[in-house]
Amino acid sequence: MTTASNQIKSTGWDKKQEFPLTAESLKMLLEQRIPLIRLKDFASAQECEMLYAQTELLNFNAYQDVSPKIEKVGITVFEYNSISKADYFKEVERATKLRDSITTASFNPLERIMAKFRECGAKVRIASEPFYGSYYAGLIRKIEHGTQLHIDFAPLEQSEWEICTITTQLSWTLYLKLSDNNRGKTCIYDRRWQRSDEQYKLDSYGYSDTVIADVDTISFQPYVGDVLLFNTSNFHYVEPMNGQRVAFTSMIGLLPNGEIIFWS
Ligand SMILES: O=C(O)CCC(=O)C(=O)O
Ligand SMILES: [Fe+2]
Repeated sequence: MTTASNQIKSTGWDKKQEFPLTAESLKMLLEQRIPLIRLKDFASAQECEMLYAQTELLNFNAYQDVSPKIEKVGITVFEYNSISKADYFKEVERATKLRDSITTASFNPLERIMAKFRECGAKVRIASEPFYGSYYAGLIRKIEHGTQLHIDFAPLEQSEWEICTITTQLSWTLYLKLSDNNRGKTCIYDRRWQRSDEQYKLDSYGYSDTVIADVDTISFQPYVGDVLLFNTSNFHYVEPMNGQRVAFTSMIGLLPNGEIIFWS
């Protein structure tokens, strides 16, 4: 059953199923007409293990003000909202060097996903800020205790950064290490964020379940080596894992001129 009000806010998925990455499915995902794209076997088990092994001795940092705890290696614009743009760009070089040392010793998923987008005819690059230069892209992230119901949409979180000029946002996530228990699913709702939903915001990023009452949902079971691509202005959450759930990820945005940018 779909209520009249949620019908209006629904994103209007044509089919509630997973799609492979093609020029057509990418366009449909950007338009919120399909729920998600799975790139099966994007990386081999050995590549994922090698990349994961590089991170075992690293210090993961927890996001401040985010509960349940999410830990990561790398920096995010989200965290610098309350600090400053200059401070984010001061950290980009150090974070990029660390990421490159990890990917050089294993493999480079960021280059691989960008190449796959190019094969679909997309014009892609790392986001870049006048006077500051390139953004950082490519977090290694542990979401092991689940997330709250949320959306990710830079124009809502930032102002006066290149990434705030995007018209729609996706994320891509490559799963590197998963406990063998079929938990840790990513659940995505056929419900796009709208401004009036801000009244249902619970804290720094979570929203009340009210926004997804009676809304259609799809759940994605992650497997090592697969990539999940979905539109992050659809409400979504990650189930608790009760074990390991380590991934390589970044944000993706569509600019009004049709270019696609990557950042974290
Ligand atoms: O780890 C995942 O499966 C997705 C996490 C998430 O919330 C996102 O990529 O926006
Ligand atoms: Fe998210």
